[in-house]
Amino acid sequence: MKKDFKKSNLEKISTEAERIKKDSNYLRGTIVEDLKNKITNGFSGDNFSLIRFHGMYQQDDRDLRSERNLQKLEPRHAMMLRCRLPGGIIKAKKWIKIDSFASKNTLYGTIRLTNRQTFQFHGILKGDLKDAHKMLFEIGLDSLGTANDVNRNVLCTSNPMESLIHKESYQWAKKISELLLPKTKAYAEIWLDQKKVTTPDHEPILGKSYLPRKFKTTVVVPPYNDVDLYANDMNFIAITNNQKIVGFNILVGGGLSIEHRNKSTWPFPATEIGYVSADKTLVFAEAIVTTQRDWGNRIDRKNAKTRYTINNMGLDGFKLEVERRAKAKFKSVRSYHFISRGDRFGWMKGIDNYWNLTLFIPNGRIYDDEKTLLKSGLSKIASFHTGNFRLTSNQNIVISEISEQKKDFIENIAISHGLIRKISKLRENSMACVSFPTCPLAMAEAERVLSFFIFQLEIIMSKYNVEKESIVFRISGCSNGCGRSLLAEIGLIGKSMNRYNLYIGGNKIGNRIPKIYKENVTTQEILVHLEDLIKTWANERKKEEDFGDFVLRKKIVNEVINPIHDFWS
Ligand code: SRM
Ligand code: SF4
Repeated sequence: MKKDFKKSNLEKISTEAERIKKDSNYLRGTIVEDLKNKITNGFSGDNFSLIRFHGMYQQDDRDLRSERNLQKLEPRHAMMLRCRLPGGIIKAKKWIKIDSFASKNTLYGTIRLTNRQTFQFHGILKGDLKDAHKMLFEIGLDSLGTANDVNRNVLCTSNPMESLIHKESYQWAKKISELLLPKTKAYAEIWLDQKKVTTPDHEPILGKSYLPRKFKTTVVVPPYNDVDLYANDMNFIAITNNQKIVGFNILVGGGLSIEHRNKSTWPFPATEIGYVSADKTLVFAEAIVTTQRDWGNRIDRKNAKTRYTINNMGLDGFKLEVERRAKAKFKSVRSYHFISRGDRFGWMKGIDNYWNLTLFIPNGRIYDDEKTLLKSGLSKIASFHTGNFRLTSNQNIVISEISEQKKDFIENIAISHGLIRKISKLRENSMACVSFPTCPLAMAEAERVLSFFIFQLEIIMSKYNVEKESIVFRISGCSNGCGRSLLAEIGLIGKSMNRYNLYIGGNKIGNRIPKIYKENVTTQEILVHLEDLIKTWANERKKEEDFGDFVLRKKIVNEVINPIHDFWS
């Protein structure tokens, strides 16, 4: 453990973000007063940040920004709301209310599936926020802790009905989510008008100042890494015996965000710390989170995530501290392996003899227009279906627990609404973050250009006879990397309008960080570079060699082995 980090960081000088949390009276701030202010559609002062802990972000439509500015109008403020949905599972019947809220109470009328197994509404006006929370409450949901410095939506391998182990892993995801959830009563008071309780608030795990930064958790059943675990702070890989989870390998310190040209930031794939038996799962989860709570950097938010804490304490130091808090020791990591991380599209029969249908949702955006009826299609399925919807970490959806009798009926609805169609492997494995027009941090387009890129790459791949192959292709609109571009075989990260950094060399299972190949290139330049690379790959690859592996073998870029040193060199 390095000397200067021997003392906990908790008492050290705080940033503005730290002050806001500490002074917030357990996340209340003056949100109630702001809700009464009808002059603006926005939130003021600390509340702008505090509403995030309740699962909302204040945004404005960036396509309209300059026009409104010219007219001397305030930006068109509206909120994005992100639901909490551990493991991504929701009863289909509940979807009907979600669908109807999006149509009637949001500016865009869409629902956006995120790459953390939940959904977002974009464009809720301040006056409609309480209705949104009340609607969620009626169907047993909430948006608490889906944003800001807490443990976020807990991910879980997407097909829990495929085996008993998947089912059990989902129960663990829910338990971990509940354990780490903020315990403040502020959410219920403010959004659900529940009476103030006189007992004082207490945050036994998160503390009064909550965590130094966002924290992300997964529960994974090998051999499918469909949750992209290596991007997360804390990961539980299920180890099984006789169709039962006996324990978990724990991996810590994953994260992908960087700041362009800031070498003190780097992406890092989560690292093995040890194995724990199932009965110790929650004890270790709590110990890891409180270690990060007390040792994480509360001065510089760019270096505040778990990977930086681990780098500062050393993995062994971090491990000792976790063991001290858990009053138990990690055991040696058990053997496991991953074979893929994409979703398995189409029909699959579950252990219960019911069927699951995985549907591809481009960018996770659920909408209707003249050509597409994805929203109506899902709503129609929801009205007939008695099972669940399962949202995947690849922004797709599984209609699960369909009886043999209803199989054809549901398939016909899906086909007639464009929810089932033939697409390339490249498209199936692609992803983009939201970016414009709602994301305030966007530097370049992502969601709105993904289809264009895929279309062009499909032409190129077919020209060189590799159109049946898959390449993990991802775009993020800025260096925060929400589209997980820094775990892609080809990843784009936005620099400015129509300009991106181009990274290559990630792998299929998602534990290798790609390396920069070209900096600050335009869309047209990217396509020229990618055509060259794909042509060389098609002509010179070994049998079944993946694109990401090929560019490393040919030394087109150097492998990023230790990202702290290799990512920027
Ligand atoms: Fe993200 C911030 C969207 C997954 C790293 N992310 C944002 C915000 C909220 C912008 C903001 O702070 O104002 C974006 C809202 C855009 C909008 O209009 O909806 C946003 N992030 C998303 C989503 C919706 C992308 C998607 O297309 O699916 C994902 C929501 C997940 C969820 O349901 O919780 C999303 N964000 C990610 C991921 C991927 C993941 O978690 O697997 C990452 C990279 C992994 C990681 O954490 O390292 C990610 N988002 C960030 C960061 C950088 C954090 C950091 O460590 O520095 C920010 C900015 C921040 O927090 O300061 C950010
Ligand atoms: Fe916004 Fe950047 Fe995240 Fe894309 S990567 S959603 S542009 S913060």
